[in-house]
Amino acid sequence: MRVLLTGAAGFVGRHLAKALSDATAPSTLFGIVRPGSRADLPGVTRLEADIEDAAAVAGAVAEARPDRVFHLAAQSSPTESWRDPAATVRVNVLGLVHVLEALRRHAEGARVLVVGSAEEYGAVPEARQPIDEDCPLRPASPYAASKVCQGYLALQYALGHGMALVRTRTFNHTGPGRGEAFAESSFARQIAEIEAGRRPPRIRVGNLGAVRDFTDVRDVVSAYERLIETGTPGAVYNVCSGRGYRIQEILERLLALSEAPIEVEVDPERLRPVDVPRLVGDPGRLRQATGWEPRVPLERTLRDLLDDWRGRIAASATAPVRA
Ligand code: A2R
Repeated sequence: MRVLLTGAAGFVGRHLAKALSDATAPSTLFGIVRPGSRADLPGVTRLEADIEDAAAVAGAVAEARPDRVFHLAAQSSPTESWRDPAATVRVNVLGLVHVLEALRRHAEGARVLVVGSAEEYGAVPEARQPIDEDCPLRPASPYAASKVCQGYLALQYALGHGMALVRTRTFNHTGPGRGEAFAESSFARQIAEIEAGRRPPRIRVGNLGAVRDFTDVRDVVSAYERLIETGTPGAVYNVCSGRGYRIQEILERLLALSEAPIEVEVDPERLRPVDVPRLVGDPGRLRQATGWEPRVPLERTLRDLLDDWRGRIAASATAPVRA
């Protein structure tokens, strides 16, 4: 089996590449990375292509001739999407078109997973939660809108070209390697820096009132592996645990994993222009299609995230820490 990952050097890409390398059924792994990327990806044949460059993407797909494609390349930060909506649309929407057109030419029979986001649902009334896949889409950020476009493009290629595209709407996921644009990872980094004496004992936070449905990234990757094999082409699946946690609770659990005395300070710059108060999903369709269940408890997820930041900070000595 030839497997291609776009965004292979990203947070999910690295976990997925590891899971695929460790799998009992051997596969040949290819990963599209941005030109000049110095990411170390053991067991993955690196193919350099900017996802915004149609010809480069076509070249990479022609070389990989994949049977399976996990499309993970994205501008993945909702916060960043407010700063540069056009770049978000170029990477997320145009980038997907480039991948799909390349697949039509070089690997039309491939099964493809296109990863969307729970942000596509926007602000859903609490009475309508947990959110199932039939909930109306009301994207509230440029990122969310780009993901809605991705989902419909994937559906159009499934309907219009008969391609085997399976779509997700993935809720919050985290774990070791998460970038600090995400609240829980920013908290973990700050705690690790405080422990290392690299910042004053004060943690800066944004909106702690929001409730999110968290899943460990390793469970998310296992859902993706199952969905690409057994998901119905054209169908969309929530990937979520079905359990809501207030961000305040995530912060408190992380603080409890540290011995350091730490103050909490709200930073107005970390409050997003539009924040969705609660997002808890219904994983019923995913469960039914694949038998998937999340296995990693939140406690381990947060401990691994914090330990990863401790390691990154220790390794960086006086150099800037890699996000
Ligand atoms: O920033 P880099 O060099 O690590 O590359 C990122 C890659 N990417 C691109 N690759 C090629 N050409 C581009 N123009 C381009 N722009 C971004 O996509 C990175 O390796 C990857 C995205 O990784 P993360 O930001 O870590 O996202 P994550 O959490 O792995 O998300 C995977 C999927 C995305 O569709 C998200 O929107 C969704 O899950 O939540």
